Amino acid sequence: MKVALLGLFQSGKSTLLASLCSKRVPAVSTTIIEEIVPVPDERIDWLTEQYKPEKKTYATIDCLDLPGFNFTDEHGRTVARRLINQIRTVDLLVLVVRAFENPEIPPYRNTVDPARDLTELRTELLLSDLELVTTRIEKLEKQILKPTKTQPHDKAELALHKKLQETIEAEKPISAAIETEAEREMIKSLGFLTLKPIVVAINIGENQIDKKFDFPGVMDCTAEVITICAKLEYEIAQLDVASRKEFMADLGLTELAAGKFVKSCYKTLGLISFLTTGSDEVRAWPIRQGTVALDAAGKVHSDIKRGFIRAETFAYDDLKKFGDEKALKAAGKIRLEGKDYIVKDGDVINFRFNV
Ligand SMILES: Nc1nc2c(ncn2[C@@H]2O[C@H](COP(=O)(O)OP(=O)(O)OP(=O)(O)O)[C@@H](O)[C@H]2O)c(=O)[nH]1
Ligand SMILES: [Mg+2]
Repeated sequence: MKVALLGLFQSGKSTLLASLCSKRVPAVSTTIIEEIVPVPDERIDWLTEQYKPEKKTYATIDCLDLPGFNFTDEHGRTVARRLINQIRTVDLLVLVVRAFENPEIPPYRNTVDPARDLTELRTELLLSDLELVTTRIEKLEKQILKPTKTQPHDKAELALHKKLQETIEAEKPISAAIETEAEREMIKSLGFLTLKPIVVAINIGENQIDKKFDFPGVMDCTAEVITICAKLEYEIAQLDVASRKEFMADLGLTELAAGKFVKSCYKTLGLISFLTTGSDEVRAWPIRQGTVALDAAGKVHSDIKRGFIRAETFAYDDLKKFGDEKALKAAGKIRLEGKDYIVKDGDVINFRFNV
């Protein structure tokens, strides 16, 4: 599962990513950088205290950090367009928008204006999808003239693309036009950007923590808007655990915004975690919502899937309530699930298998 962080230049994308994976912020980069970001999970922390494993492993998501866009000149637009075409296979877009004031960092078009920046980004995504639709229409219009086996399918696809073209010309995202699973399937491989889920991250200054941002009419209501102070989050992420706790307590924080942000991306991607425990490792495994036990077993190891017998399962919340596995067993809270069982978020699973 891949997430792309994109935005105008110097909006704080790299600082945000650095705070998510406790890395140093790279100097300005001209290429896309990929980092693996752990998904904070208090369940893993609690299970680690209980089972004292040799290691603990959080679920992760892959994040791409794009060089900042600059639409103020032709060269900038060309570079941005090339970059945008490289992220057509990602699963989620995060638009990072600057709201912080910082006299040392000259703002885009000389003013800090998150609503304008968001409008420019959105327009660019729409334009790049329009280009893709138009090319596809030209190709299909030629193709349907040939009496091939695919002709009926090509005609249906052409009609769909004409509908998409109208939608984008009315400045609406492609997601607004897709009505059925069959339509979605038909255009899946093209990687339309405005079909992807979008999270808007407003990068606020240290003095704007309580400020609310609202963008009526700019983004469709399905996009989640979160505010985060990337610089502050980055500084906190650099501290050792003890100072971090103290610092957060002083600010009255129980959780970092960066952690909440990653969790919300994870959820938007349709991911949940099942958990495994043992003396060697306590681990969270990312799976899509709706995954059955047999496929979950395959995530851990292909042998476990091949020799699957049963999934010995209990809920993390029950374990916390009852204290330990012995008490859970006595209370009849440990279940033996078959291969078609739909795994739930927070299931602690021990796969029984035989190869
Ligand atoms: N005051 C303040 N400065 C910030 C904040 N976030 C980022 N900055 C500063 O803005 C500058 C740009 O931050 P980056 O994270 O490099 O921005 P970027 O979007 O990755 O930049 P490009 O990749 O060049 O487009 C850095 O000097 C940051 O320290 C913030 O919340 N407050
Ligand atoms: Mg950067």
